[in-house]
Amino acid sequence: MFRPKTSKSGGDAPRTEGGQNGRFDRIRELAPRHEGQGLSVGIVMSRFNQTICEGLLSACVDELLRLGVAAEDITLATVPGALEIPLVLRRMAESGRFDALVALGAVIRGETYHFELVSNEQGSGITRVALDTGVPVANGVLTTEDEDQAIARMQPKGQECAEAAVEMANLLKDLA
Ligand code: INI
Repeated sequence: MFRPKTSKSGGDAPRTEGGQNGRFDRIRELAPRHEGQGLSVGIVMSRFNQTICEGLLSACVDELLRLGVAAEDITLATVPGALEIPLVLRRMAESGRFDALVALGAVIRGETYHFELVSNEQGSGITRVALDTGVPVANGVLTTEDEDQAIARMQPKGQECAEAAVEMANLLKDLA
């Protein structure tokens, strides 16, 4: 269902660009909604580079709870490495039990080609799950040069994924 803009910034008024008689006066914008109440969220976390992954998880769950997702509505599955994430995401998506999914992992550049392979394959696999199933997936698999970079990014990335998951779940409901 299309609704007028209702975000804190937008109020109920249709969006206006360029003043009273702007060319976008009559469009309706689907405002981003970050209310997590009633949403069911599945998380798939890799255990490779586990300290980083646990940091991602902690930030993500904290933010989901802050947005109103109930702890009982969050399901966590862990897998050995980032390459295993897409299959479990797909199974969760196909179960019909989740409004949104989150993938968490860390691929840290080593000396070998494996970095490129794992980075590229997990990325396209995760994207494919969302497109094939219609269930939104927030990709929180960090791909970094070194561990320090991963440590610096884990908190903001976990939080960003929670917000993206809730926003996308609400947007798809609004478009249903
Ligand atoms: N998995 C990761 O999640 N991160 C990595 O950095 C990584 N490296 O560097 O190899 C990694 N490899 C394991 C891979 O994801 C699979 O678990 C493994 O190939 C078994 O399928």
